[in-house]
Amino acid sequence: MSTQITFPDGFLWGGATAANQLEGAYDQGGKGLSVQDVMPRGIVGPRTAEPTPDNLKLVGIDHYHRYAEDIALFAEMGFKTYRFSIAWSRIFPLGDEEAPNEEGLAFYDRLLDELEKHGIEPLVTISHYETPLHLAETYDGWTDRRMIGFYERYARTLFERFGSRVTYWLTFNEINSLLHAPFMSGGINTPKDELDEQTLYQAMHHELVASARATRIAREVAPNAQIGCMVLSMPVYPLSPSPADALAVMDFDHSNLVYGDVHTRGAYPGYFLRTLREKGIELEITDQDREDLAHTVDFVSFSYYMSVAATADPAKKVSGEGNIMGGVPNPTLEASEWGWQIDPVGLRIVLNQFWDRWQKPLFIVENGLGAKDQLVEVDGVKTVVDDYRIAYLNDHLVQVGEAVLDGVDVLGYTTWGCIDLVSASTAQLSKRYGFIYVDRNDDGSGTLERFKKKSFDWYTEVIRTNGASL
Ligand code: BGP
Repeated sequence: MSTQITFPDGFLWGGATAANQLEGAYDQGGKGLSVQDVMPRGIVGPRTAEPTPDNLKLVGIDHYHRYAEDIALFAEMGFKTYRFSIAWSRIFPLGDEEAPNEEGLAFYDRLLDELEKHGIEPLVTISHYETPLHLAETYDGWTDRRMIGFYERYARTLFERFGSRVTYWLTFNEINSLLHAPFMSGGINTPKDELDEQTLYQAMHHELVASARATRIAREVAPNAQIGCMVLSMPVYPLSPSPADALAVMDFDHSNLVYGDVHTRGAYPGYFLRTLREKGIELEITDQDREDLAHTVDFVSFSYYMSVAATADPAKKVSGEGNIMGGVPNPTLEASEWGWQIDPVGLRIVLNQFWDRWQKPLFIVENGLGAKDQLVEVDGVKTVVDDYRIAYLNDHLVQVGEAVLDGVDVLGYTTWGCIDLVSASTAQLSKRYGFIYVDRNDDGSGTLERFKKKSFDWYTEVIRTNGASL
């Protein structure tokens, strides 16, 4: 018999979004262009020279104008926290100018006012795949060391302006995706197939230093701030019980764990230095960099959607659909319509792994099921009967509860895309995650009206009972 699951008092239930995927208003309020404004196909297609009308992110779900209505719906579900990102190019339209754009700052003041009104704790991502386009085109993004200074100025501006109202901050969304999606994640303009590893790893180093620099500045400017890193988590199983496959698992794990290791320990681990040596890469690491990296985070946050398997057998190395990180599909698991393999137990495993390794509080800041929803009428009310989403989230939350029983310190859980928004990988709206349906379609049609899905009531009950209803 399993022990009754109980979530800690004050557990931060909520939802998560990113500016570029829902705000729209891409050229309003003095905002400059970001890399997303020229990515109409997400990571599955090429960038364009300039924004094109088929880019759904330009309008998003018009949250820029409807944030008060949306936050009121989150409050109705009882959200304790709301994770959102600040669009870097609203604050520094080009990215390298001296002074911030007041209109951009004022927008987030208003958004924070709404959250405060409803007693919702903000959780702010400083950089969520939204590098100002000018930085990508002029500096080749994070390949250039000067990016550290631009990011530092941006982060300092946010801490100074919002530090008294925001406790929880995340430095970079999914910082471990840079090597896999250089333009989206790192603002690196050079096409991926023309980039050498030396350049990519140097860009990774610059981001890690910038992240630590943000922590350092927060200690000085916003002493109550809790700073977290954010990684894409992907638990990995050996495809077979052979030691060679177990070693493939270790290598795969290392390629992701290095980011958390640096953020929590303040220096590069030995296995990573070996990888660099064997690849013939010599990173430029200054004494100042080393000093900065020593500023470690308060907590570790992560996204979790799927697990993978690893194999040493080249004949079995087929890559999983929709998975930018590599690994091979696990024959024991089912997958979503986009090939993301569904594995609730993997969430418990990753929570234990991260806790055992880092001994820092953990925050699950993304989890959810992308699905094609059908708007229907039930008792005269338009809704979506998303039992599949409820089942997915319920199963995952039960595993979070199990991890809590295992002794893992979990701060909170924010579902991804708590209101329908534009998908990062496909750049479409038909891959929906929300508790709230938004009437907007892949061809750009729709009224933008909001409708509560069945999962809206389910999540409300989960929060109301602090997880006892699971
Ligand atoms: C994460 C990103 C998010 C989000 C999510 C779901 O990797 O941090 O921005 O979009 O994945 O992915 P998708 O939208 O491609 O389904």
